[in-house]
Parts: sequence; structure tokens; C-alpha cells
Amino acid sequence: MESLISRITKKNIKPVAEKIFSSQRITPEEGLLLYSEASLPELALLSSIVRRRFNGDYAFFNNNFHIEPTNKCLYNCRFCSYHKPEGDPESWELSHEEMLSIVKSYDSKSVTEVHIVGGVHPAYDLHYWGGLIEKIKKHRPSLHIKAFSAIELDYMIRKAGYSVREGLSELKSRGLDSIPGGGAEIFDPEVRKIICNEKTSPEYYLEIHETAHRLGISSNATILYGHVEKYHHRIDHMERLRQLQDRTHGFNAFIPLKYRKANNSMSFLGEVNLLEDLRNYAVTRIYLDNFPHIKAYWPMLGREAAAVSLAFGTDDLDGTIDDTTKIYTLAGADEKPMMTTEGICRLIREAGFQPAERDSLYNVIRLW
Ligand code: V47
Ligand code: SF4
Repeated sequence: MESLISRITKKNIKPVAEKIFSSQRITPEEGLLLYSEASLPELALLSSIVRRRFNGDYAFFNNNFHIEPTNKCLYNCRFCSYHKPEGDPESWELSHEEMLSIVKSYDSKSVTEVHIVGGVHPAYDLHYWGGLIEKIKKHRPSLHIKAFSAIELDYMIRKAGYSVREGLSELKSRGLDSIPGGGAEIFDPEVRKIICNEKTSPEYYLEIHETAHRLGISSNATILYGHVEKYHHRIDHMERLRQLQDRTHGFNAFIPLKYRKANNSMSFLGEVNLLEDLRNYAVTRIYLDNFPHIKAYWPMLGREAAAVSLAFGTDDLDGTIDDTTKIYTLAGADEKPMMTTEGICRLIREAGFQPAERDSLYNVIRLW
């Protein structure tokens, strides 16, 4: 411990570092101090200690694919490059049969998860989406279905006239296994008003996740960072999630999503750089001391940057994805979202970590 503390050169960071070394929770003020004053080498050291406690030197990934059912969306989030209103010539939607045939195209492949997320289609309720889940589950019972952000769930459940609890129980009975983290953005009401005024409230996002956890449906949480928010908004966001996780322990992973600027109405803000991404990953790893995993979503960040982030607290690169998502390509990510198992393992090894193929609940399937 003495030799580690000697590597923390800034005097005001030393007391926070001592807390982290001895597994104590840091306060919002201390989180803010790390964001604004800790050096990157200090953050690398501190976040790696926390990472190691949770996950050793494993870097997780899974074999997965996405289905994006529609880009039609009721809402108009200013950062979104994906959505189109109903009736727009560039809008599209897939039928149940088309989505089922995507699932069938993976019949001979060793994927373990389908991730289904898209726009909030105005016409469809819980029964329509429950029907889709049921067909997929019937076709391939072992495929884990991680589907629908809290924003889509909010709309489909209300449209059917169900309570959150009734709606989620219904979806679970039809085969929903877990919920992805999308839609959290930034919980602070002032920032939310600027970037996604019409979207489901933070309270409702948290209620949906809490109810899901109590029904045995685990989930992820996200943050959209690098636009108009300040560090204290990121801390407030994580504090709300940390408190919920203390109550339920239902979150698997926290996924920081960097704002990408192409083709949306916030482009003038530009993007934060890799150094800021690494600072953010490190602080999230330290702050969320009850989240087992921090995911570096490589289609959003780029594969090498995601690999470097493994030394700044992250432990999961999501999956192989097989070029099945457009959300980040449309927002300016310049890589095709597709990696083979061999490719992702090579990347992880080059970064100095042990590739661990996982299932959706982070059970290790195979160490590569
Ligand atoms: O909520 C949209 C984000 C999210 C942009 O749970 C953008 O495993 C950056 O939540 N720049 C949806 N981000 C995707 C999502 C997700 C992704 C991967 C894995 C998981 C998981 C969840 O994408 C939205 C929003 O925060 N987003 N537009 C943009 N221009
Ligand atoms: Fe719709 Fe989601 Fe885009 Fe917002 S981020 S406009 S809810 S697709």
C-alpha cells in the first residue's frame, strides 16, 4: 500500500486513493475531484485496482447479433442520427417474419444472445412486441433475448394499459431475458431538457429497471457523455444508479456511451477526445463500486480505443455483433461493427488481458 500511495503524486488525491485502496466507497465530492484533478496515470492505477478486484485480468466478450426492428420513432432526441418520423421516405420497419428470418440465419452459428433495440414505433404495443419475443424464443429457446430500452418499454406498456409490473411480467412470460441500458442519457432534468426533452423521465427509467430487477430480469445502464453536460451531472447520474443497485443488485454492466456527432442536430458541439474517454471510464469504474462490469462498447468508441480502455477500468467489450447495428455508423463511427471471435481475442491479448467468452449473465463459456 505504501508503495502504491507513493505513485499518487497529487496531495489532494491521496486521501481518496487511500479509500479506494482499502475498498471504501467514495463520495460524490470525491468523484468530482477525480474527474477534475486526478492525472491519467493516477486514474489508470486506481481504476485498475478496482477492476482487478471484480474481474482479475479477464476481458469479457460474447457472440451476439442485433436486430433493429424500426427507425420510426415518436421522439426526436437531438443527439440521435438514427430515427425518422412515420411517413418519412427514409423510414423503415421489419415485420415479425423478417426479424424471425434474421434469427434463423444464425441457426448454424454459435451466437448466444440477440440484442433487440430500435425507435419507439407509435403503432405497436406490448402485445405486438411480446409476440415477436415469443416467436424467437419458440424458434431457439437457448438464445438469450436482451430487448427494448426502458424508453421503448415505457411506451409499449402504457399503450397496452398495463402497469410497469404487469407489462414486464408479461414480457418475461413470453421470453424476455434481460433489458439493455439505452435511454438513460443524462438524468439531470436541465440537461435532459436540452438534449431529449420528450423522453421518458429519469424516475420512470429507474422505476422500470428496479421493477425488472425485482421480477428477476437483469439489466444494464448507460450514460451518454461528452456533449453539454458537466462532470457534476455525470456524478449525479451515477449516484442515482449506485443507490438503485444497492437496493436490487440487478444491474450487470454500466456502459458509458460517447456522444458521436455525425448527422444530428448537436454536431456543432464536436466530440470529446480519447483522453477524456479514458478519464471517464476510470472514474465510472471507481464510482460504481457495486456494478460488476464496465463495458467499453467498441462500435461506438473504435476497437483499439476500447482495448486501451481495459487499462482504465473496463472489463467487457460487448460482442462480435456481425455488422447488425446501424446506430453508431449513422452517428459517425468509422468501423464496420463486425469482429470474429479470433479478432476480438487477438485485440484483448494485444492489450495484455485474458479473453473470456461469456454468456449474457457473465458466466464464462470459454477462456481463449
Ligand atoms: O440510448 C444514440 C445512444 C443508446 C447517439 O445494454 C448515441 O448492452 C452516441 O443503449 N452518439 C442506445 N450515442 C444503445 C444502447 C446500448 C448499446 C450497446 C450495448 C447496450 C447494452 C446498450 O445509444 C441511446 C443513446 O444513449 N445514442 N445516438 C449518438 N449520436
Ligand atoms: Fe427515438 Fe431512441 Fe433516437 Fe431518441 S435516441 S429519437 S428515443 S430512436
